[in-house]
Amino acid sequence: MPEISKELAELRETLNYHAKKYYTEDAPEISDFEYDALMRRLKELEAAHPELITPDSPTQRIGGAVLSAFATVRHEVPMESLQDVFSFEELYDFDRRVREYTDAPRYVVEYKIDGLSVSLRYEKGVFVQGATRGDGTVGEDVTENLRTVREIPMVLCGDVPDSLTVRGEVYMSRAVFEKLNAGREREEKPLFANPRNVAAGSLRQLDSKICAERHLSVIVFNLQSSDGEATSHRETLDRLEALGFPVSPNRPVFDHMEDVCREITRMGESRGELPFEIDGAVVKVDDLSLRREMGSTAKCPRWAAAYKYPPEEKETELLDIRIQVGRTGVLTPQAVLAPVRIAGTTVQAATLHNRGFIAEKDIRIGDTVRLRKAGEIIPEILCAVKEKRPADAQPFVMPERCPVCGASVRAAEDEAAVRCTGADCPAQRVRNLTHYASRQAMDIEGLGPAVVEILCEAGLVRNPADLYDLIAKDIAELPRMGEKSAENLLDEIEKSKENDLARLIYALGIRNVGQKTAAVLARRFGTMDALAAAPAEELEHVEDVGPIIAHSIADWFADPRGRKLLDRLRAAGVNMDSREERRDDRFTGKTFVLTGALAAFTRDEAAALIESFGGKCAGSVSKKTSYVIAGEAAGSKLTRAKELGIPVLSEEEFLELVR
Ligand code: 0OX
Repeated sequence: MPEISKELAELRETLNYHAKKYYTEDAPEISDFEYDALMRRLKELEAAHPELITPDSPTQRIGGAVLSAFATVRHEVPMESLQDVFSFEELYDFDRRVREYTDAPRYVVEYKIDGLSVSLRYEKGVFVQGATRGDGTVGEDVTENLRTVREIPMVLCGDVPDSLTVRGEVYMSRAVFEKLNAGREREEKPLFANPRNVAAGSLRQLDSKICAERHLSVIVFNLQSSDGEATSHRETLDRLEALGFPVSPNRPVFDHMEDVCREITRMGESRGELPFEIDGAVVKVDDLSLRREMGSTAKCPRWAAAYKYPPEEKETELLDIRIQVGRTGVLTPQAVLAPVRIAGTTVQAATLHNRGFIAEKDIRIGDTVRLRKAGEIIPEILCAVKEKRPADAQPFVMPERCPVCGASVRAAEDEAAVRCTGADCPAQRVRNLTHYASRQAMDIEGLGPAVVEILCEAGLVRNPADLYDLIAKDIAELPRMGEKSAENLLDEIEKSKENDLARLIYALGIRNVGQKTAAVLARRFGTMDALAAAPAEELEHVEDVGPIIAHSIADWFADPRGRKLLDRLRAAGVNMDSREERRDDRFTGKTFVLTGALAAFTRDEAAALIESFGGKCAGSVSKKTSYVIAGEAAGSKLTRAKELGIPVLSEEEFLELVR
């Protein structure tokens, strides 16, 4: 055992050292192959001796712990917010306030990283707890997720204090964000709006594996509490760096506001080249004793200010307006722009939302338009520069036909959107899926048109078979969904697999096949295979089915798309048999009388259930009654049953019988 403990300790140390070289310092000393081999050995040993797993083991960074909720954490030192300033003038005001305390202030200027503030607590150099900022006083315990952030040291190095809490910003680098979105685009999933949102969403995942996959980063910028004090902010940052934390590599110090402003301008100009998004620059008093003297207002320290950059605006030419047809059939005008560089990327397209937007702003093809990036990511057209309008600028006209399928388009009166009416168009998908999930069809509660639309927009479903491939994670991330609704929806979808064949036939949306015909077909053929194999001539002779319906059905089953859909539904485990076929006759010849209120069914539902097992329901108790089912507050029928000595079943006993 001691040898194993020793080997484990060595492996942990070696791997942690190389992980830091790789992830934090970008200077690997061993190959990925060697690293993986060491990691494999560590995993092997830990699997054989789980009692020897320590919190600082690199295996603990790959996630796995799934929580049901986050615990709350009270911050020992409040996590204050920053006072925002929006101009250099306001920055000089800040400087004046500082000068009330000192004649010679000295400032450190930092990037204001657009991420999420977290606190990281270490005991004897080992990471023990990480929390979100929350309201500054109480945050959430996201320790498990933070363990997956490679740049957060699990053990500190050097001169380690007994206890220490630092504050930093967790973010997703632009490179990781772009890769993530490129992957989602390939998988036709909805794109994340910006790195901050994904970082926030990732840190709030209860399953830390998801967070691990997101490859978040961190920069630490404040010592919240520790034994041993530095005298300046710069010294603190140096110390944090020596302990193994990633801190901002450039942390210039200035004695004059002019230099601070110059630096802020420079930082703003090169912000597009940074590996992370910033939403400003932070100016902090360097002298820690001066900071203590200045103290804080209700929420913010007096010794710091966050300068917010105005969003960059540019002008470019609107070359054309193209129509994009969304998955839900909505026609959206898209601006084709002369390429222009803005906030770090080249923009050549932007949405024009709908014809109302274009009309309101009087935007014409050929115009020079002003644009900026909303939330630093999505290009947004602000207006047309009317003074620069060329004589041949063309007003936009919404096409009357869908550019995808050629069908006519229709504008709903209460909607700005114009939709395609084509049968094969994406718009159709939403309608088909909504029908499939409807109460009379597969009865998937919670899958109404709004949710179907969200799922289609996200590219998660195109046809009913895709519903059975959905996973909670994908649904939970969608707008207006969450983990609970994802779970509920998946339960409902799962339940639908057990539906009777009649429901499924109706749900397929075969032209002219309504609920009643579907029920007749299910009873007559018993299985989906038998129905699919039936030629039109045979179908014609089925009760209620004439030649038109017979051909609709035969055509549907002859279409390879229909067959493929059925194959996938079958593979997913959707029932393809009629309940009539599978019926057992346990109640044949038996007559039931229902009395009182049942908890699990309405009277009609209970009667249908009895009939489906071959039994009959009667309205009054007689000698011929086989059973009386007595619900809550059963009255005279129960008394009569007792008089006649007829067996009385409680609702539970009845359920037992049908189970
Ligand atoms: C950032 C950032 C945020 C520390 C104490 C008061 C404000 N987003 O990059 N906050 C702070 O400072 C805190 N510094 C930063 N660089």
